[in-house]
Amino acid sequence: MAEIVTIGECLISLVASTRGPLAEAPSFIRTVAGAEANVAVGLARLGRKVAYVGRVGDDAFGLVVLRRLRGEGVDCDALAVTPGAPTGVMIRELRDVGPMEVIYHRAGSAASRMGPEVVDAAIRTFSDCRWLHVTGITPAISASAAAAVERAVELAREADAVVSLDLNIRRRLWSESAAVPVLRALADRCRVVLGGLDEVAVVAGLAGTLEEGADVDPEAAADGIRALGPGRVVVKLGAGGALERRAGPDGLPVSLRAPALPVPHVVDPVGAGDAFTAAWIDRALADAEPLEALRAGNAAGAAVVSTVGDLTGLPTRRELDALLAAGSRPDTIR
Ligand code: KDG
Repeated sequence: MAEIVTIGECLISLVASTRGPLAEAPSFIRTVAGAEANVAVGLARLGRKVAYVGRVGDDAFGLVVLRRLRGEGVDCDALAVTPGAPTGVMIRELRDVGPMEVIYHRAGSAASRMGPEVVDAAIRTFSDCRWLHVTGITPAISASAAAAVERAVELAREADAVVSLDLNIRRRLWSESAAVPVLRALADRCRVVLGGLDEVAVVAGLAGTLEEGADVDPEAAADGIRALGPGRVVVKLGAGGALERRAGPDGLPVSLRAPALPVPHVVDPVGAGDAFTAAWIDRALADAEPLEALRAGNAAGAAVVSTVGDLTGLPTRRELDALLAAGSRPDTIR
């Protein structure tokens, strides 16, 4: 039985094979992605039993997704094929600097058509799990997918599982003003919230846009989320490492901060946040010290930004341990 469950849209991600603007990309590498699937694979590589709930289309890309997730050891019993609906696709550029341009082909996708029934069909999976991880992406793809996430949270809470939410605001799917009330209501029912500083600040109500949010004090932003209910808030700060804000023994808020693992050359930053989340959840499930969890998350993120694609660099347990022991020195031969 899976100890961790996640629900979302697993997509085919076509990543430009050369750097530069999307309009100039001559060819693409076919990869598998989707924030929740990235977390599921990250956890499976660390040896965790993890189940993925969702829908793929009855097409070749759906087959690719199923083969990839199964091959990684993710329990796909609740990842069903929907006849007559396509598997979602995203196409993105590869860039060293600046925001990355993305084209989504996911309107009407199999996953966007899922509703609470997918969760009810997997009820045993939920009642046996210790942890449910959701993100802000799935509620953005359709009203029925948002209802599926709601139902998953409800069942996980009934089973007394920890619910974690990665805010993952995607402005190609919805605006900040549409996202904030939904994510605040979701955060209210989670024990853990993770996000980039810009996202945490926006959802906390300390900034109106993600750009403004990037300049907010991380502790103030995290406290804004803690005020909604979650006991642990993790702010991912990229090259600045990561910070956790939680209540100390006397009930007053305390901060723990771990520096990032230096990465000499960032090859592809997409998926680093999910890698962080997977390694962090793995350590949290093991009741590790909060600093150890942050360090593991940072190291997993560093491993992913050093390779192209969301899944490629996700470390195994042995790789993560080696990375933590050796740092990011590329001159170590094992
Ligand atoms: O966090 C990485 C994800 O953003 C990527 O895999 C695709 O889920 C995705 C999305 O909707 O952007």
